[in-house]
Amino acid sequence: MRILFATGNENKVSEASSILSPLGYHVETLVVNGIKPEFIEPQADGIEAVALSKIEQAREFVKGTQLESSIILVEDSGLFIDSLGGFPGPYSSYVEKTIGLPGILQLMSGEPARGAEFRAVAIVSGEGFTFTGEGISPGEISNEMIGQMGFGYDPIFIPHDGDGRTCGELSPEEKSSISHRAKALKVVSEFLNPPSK
Ligand code: ITT
Repeated sequence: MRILFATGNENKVSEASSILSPLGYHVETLVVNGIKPEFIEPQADGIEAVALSKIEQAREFVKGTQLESSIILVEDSGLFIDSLGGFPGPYSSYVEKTIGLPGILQLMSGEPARGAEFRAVAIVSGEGFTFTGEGISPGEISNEMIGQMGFGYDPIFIPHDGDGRTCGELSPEEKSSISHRAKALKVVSEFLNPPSK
């Protein structure tokens, strides 16, 4: 089954492909006439609202093209830091581009409570259906950036399901076995193709 992932982030497509390929799905980046959708991300309270806005924009993007009836996937993620009241949360993308990871570490400087979680909301939509799946990966914010793997906030996030390394130190396979994205995508894949009981 072919799934078109509407995203500007190729790292997400690689991760989704490694998670969904073994389950029998073929994941590709959504491209229409050589162009990927560029989302206007609403400054919303939650990543659910952002994901819903992305799926509406993606469906509008394929309207009237030969991809109109395809299965489309969008996903919105965020890093929620306990001691910062859930910041950056839905603003994670903007915050990464502005103050970046050094800015987050600066905000956390001297803070002993380092709990945080990554959350993902994935939405698949096809002819006559729209389905949402969520995934959470609990963890801690490290004291420094460690690791070159992954992307985004990976070098400062230590998942509780791991062995103390940051996501930036995990291989793609290790990250995909525990990530918020993997959990959300597993839920939507089960909706698309329910496992036989
Ligand atoms: P699209 O909206 O085009 O899909 P994006 O990179 O803007 O791509 P998000 O808004 O979902 O994606 O991501 C919010 C921020 O969280 C952004 O700065 C990402 O780099 C970061 N992020 C998302 N998933 C991550 C992950 O698995 N590891 C580290 N950082 C992640």
